Amino acid sequence: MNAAEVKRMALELGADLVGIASAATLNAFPPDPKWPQTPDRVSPYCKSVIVIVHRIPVAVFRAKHNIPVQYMDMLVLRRMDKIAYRLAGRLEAAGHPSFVTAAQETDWNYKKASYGRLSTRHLGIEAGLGTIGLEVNLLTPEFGPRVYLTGVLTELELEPDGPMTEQVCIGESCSRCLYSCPSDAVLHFGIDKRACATEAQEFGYGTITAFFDRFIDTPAKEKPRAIRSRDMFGFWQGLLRVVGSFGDCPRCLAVCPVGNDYHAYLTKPQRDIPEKTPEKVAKAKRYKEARRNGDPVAGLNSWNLRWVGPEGYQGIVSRQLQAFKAQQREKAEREKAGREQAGSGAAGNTVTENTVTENTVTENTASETATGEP
Ligand code: B12
Ligand code: SF4
Ligand code: SF4
Repeated sequence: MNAAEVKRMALELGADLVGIASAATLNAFPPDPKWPQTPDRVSPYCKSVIVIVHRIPVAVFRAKHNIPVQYMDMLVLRRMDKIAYRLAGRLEAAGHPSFVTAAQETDWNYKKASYGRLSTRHLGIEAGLGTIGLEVNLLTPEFGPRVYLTGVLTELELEPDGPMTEQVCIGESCSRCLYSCPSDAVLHFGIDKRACATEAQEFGYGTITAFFDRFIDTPAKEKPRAIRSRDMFGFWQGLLRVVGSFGDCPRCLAVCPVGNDYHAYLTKPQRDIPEKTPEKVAKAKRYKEARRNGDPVAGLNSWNLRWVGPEGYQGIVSRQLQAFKAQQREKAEREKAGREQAGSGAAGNTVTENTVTENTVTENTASETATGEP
């Protein structure tokens, strides 16, 4: 069984993107060497990690509020786990011991619960699927950050994909993620996790412990009212559906102009960023100047640059946008020719369906197309 066969299998099972990282490379380049999130800490026999990406359907980022994206996130994670589980099963059946990592689990012993046993973003980068953005999400050229990802740890030695060297993120001159962030948590290729968690995990662990800290000190006669609070309802709903426990805030995912799904469907609904403030604009300007001047920036230091893209931004998003527009023109012309041949006499510039296929977002010919962003 070789790398191409394994990838084909993953795509057949429903992965949107797949790549392979070598365990030796992941062991040699832990994201934070003080707290190594490496395969050898999980299994000494792991030779390769097969990285499975599942996109978040773009329609939810066109909705009026965040609830659809929160619910879809959960379904996507479940489906992605199943794809990875089935792939691991097929590898096992072929004689190669393999298992799946938990995509959302964190280990309390690694920097107090904020760390997974493996950083799946870094797995994705080492598997050649994208690079890290200003807000430290993994940006794939296909779907930007609107993806979840997981890894299958296998004892099969597979040919790895090398990491991309070109920076996929447009960087400081874009800063749309920074502008959109409701808790102002986006740093310079870094994130203020505590601030982000207030939005991304409204009923997460921090909220639960804070609630019970308060509850202990609440006078006995007020306890019944305290227990019937919005917080308690949030915890109940979180246990039932996981909604609110994590994956709550979609803003940095929604506004990122990387990916054909953005060009096709998000340019118009996400053009304006209501959370943008003069303070955030000034912050982005400071980041831009710091980068231009080569000031020391933790997220861009010699260790971290590997995952940001050592060659810097070379215009991948503009190239992609041009290719996307050319595809749209061709499609419109093909359709026009088809109509003329059929003698339908229909007007030339009609709007056709946007097409999201099982494995990729394809072009649309709707009037709502990319208009020059970024
Ligand atoms: C805990 C967690 C969170 C926490 C902390 C986030 C974080 N950045 O770690 C909180 C609650 C804040 C969070 C929020 C979100 N998360 Co989250 N989260 C995780 C989880 C479970 C573990 C994170 C982890 O281990 N990170 C790895 C470490 C290495 O990250 P880091 O500390 O930021 O990395 C830096 C350090 O190494 C740093 N560094 C720090 N100190 C030092 C010291 C030295 C010496 C050096 C060299 C480097 C260094 O440099 C690195 C690069 O910036 C992962 C799943 C997983 N197992 O990976 C999902 C995951 C990262 N989350 C995800 C998502 C989607 C989100 C949210 C959008 C919420 C949502 N809607 O789901 C937001 C996005 C916030 C953001 N912009 O980052 C996705 C990301 C998908 C993508 N496209 O990238 C993941 C991968 C889940 C998945 N299975 O797909 N998340
Ligand atoms: S998930 Fe929300 S709060 Fe967290 S960094 Fe992204 S925009 Fe900010
Ligand atoms: S919104 Fe812009 S700056 Fe932020 S990650 Fe996407 S491309 Fe990079």
